[in-house]
Amino acid sequence: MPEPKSLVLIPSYDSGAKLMETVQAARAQWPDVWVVVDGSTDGSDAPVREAALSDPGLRVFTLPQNSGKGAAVLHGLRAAMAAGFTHALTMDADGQHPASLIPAFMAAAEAETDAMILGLPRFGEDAPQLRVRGRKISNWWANVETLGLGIGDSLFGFRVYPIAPLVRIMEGNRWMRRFDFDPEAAVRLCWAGIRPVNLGAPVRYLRPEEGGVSHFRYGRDNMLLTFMHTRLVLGMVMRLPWLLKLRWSAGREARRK
Ligand SMILES: Nc1nc2c(ncn2[C@@H]2O[C@H](COP(=O)(O)OP(=O)(O)OP(=O)(O)O)[C@@H](O)[C@H]2O)c(=O)[nH]1
Ligand SMILES: [Mg+2]
Repeated sequence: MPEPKSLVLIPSYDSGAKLMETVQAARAQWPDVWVVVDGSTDGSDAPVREAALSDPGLRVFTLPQNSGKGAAVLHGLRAAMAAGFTHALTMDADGQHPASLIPAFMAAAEAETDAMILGLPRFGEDAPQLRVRGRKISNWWANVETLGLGIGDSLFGFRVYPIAPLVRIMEGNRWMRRFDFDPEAAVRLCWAGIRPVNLGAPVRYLRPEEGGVSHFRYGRDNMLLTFMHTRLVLGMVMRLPWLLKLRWSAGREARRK
């Protein structure tokens, strides 16, 4: 792999005032921060565009129509790869993720360039129990689909991905464009032999009066996740011999350490 070169990538769909705060917090921690505005109509991108005019470390991309989180991330990843970046730390635009941990996550990615660094969420009192319990189901399935290769949390979007393998995977299938992006990316990267490294990170759930926005729709997005896990289980069965081999060598590696 070439010398690691990393950026922060923020997909944003109608994130309100939190977008600018998130961008400022990320820029304070990292020299390259790119935002992909995913067909937003709430005007939240205007101050970011303004700031980008005088800040060469900040770039803003715009998708004319809302295309989904995964599609927004893919747009940014392609541009980042063309600009010579090797790793992307994705973070949500809505103030839920800890910008202060960007350097630690980037350092972990540089220490192991062919791994992915997955945030392991530490929930506070503010986290809705329905969401906390719900994700255990997705995590359980992700572990089945990877034969327990070590995905700590399947859904948390604060992660460092190696760009080239992720783009290859996304261009090879038509899914992973919406809310199904984060879990499917982790599972398919595991299948491709990318080792997951789990690092703890606090997650906040902001109330609407604090500027919190969520586009998660319980029925719609859980349907999407159910369909996603169905195809991932089928994918796992089709790759079983290869995955058993991968699991065996991961176990041997862990015993050696
Ligand atoms: N849901 C959604 N998010 C998008 C879309 N495009 C970009 N995003 C961004 O993807 C990130 C995650 O979206 P959220 O709706 O906050 O999803 P989440 O954080 O998993 O759900 P909550 O925990 O309820 O906030 C945010 O930065 C969004 O702005 C889209 O079409 N739909
Ligand atoms: Mg969110």
